[in-house]
Amino acid sequence: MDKPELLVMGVLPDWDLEPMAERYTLRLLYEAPDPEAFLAEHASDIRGIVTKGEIGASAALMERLPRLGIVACYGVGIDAIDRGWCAAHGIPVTNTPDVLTEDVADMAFALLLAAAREIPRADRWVREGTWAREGSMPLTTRVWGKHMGIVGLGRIGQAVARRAEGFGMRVSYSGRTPKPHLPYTYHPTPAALAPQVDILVCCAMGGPTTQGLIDRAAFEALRPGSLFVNVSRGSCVDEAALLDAIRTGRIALAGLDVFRDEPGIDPAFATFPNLVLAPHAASGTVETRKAMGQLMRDNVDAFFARRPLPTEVT
Ligand code: 8YV
Repeated sequence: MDKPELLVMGVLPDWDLEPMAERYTLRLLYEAPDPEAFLAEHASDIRGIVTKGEIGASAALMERLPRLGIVACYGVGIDAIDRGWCAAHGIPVTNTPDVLTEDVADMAFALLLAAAREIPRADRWVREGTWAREGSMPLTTRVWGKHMGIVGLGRIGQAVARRAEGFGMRVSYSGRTPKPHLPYTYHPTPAALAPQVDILVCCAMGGPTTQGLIDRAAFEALRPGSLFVNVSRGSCVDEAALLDAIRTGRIALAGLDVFRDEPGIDPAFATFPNLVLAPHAASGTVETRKAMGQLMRDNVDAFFARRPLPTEVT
């Protein structure tokens, strides 16, 4: 029997591609020199899309796939997948929740500590011999014991909050609804949360409902010298307002893993020494990526075996 054909939108590790290739014919769109010609050749046979948080699947693409049965995302954020189109056409969408939560929360703290304690500079200070020539490096900024504000207290936001508790921090948050079972203080909007806290961390999910959620009003409400971290989506932030807050010193230090136009970034970000930048790498550990790949493959296998999907987005 012919193997079902899957359209693979972005690069995946061999430890996922190899087992998938045993059961499916993989059509690697990202390797096609002429994606248009590639789609024209294969579209009519594609039964599933395997995609990533940052790539997604558009209605225009899916319209071209008459035999499409499933969209499986290697990532938790499905904001780049046209779910309305999928729902209207009865196409299930799966993602990889939970398995990446703790790594993304680790990255929020890694960026926070790297920015506040100026780890990139410290590393250069030693490597470049500045230590021996000039002595100790300038003093940095304390992290523990501060007041952290979390925008979006979902799974990842709560994992960040648990870490904050370990750092002796007070935690407040904003989100669509209060979570009274959690011991943190609720504010209805980022603009209401911002002036209360020392550190603002964006953990909101992406998509139309959170577009520009941390807006100019929120950035202007921060106290001068605040810290900012984003491990969710660049789209959740008004980037022009973020850059202005950095220029004016309202944000003294920041750690950013995501950007509006990634992998391209506004070149202004790279001009500020008080920022630590990462290439959308928060879930990028071997352990978590293996777990994400396994879960994504479990979903695809379940679909073709007509079993319940382990993590269908509902
Ligand atoms: C990416 C993510 O999917 O889970 C998400 O929503 O954005 C990430 O984990 C990851 O970079 C894999 O491409």
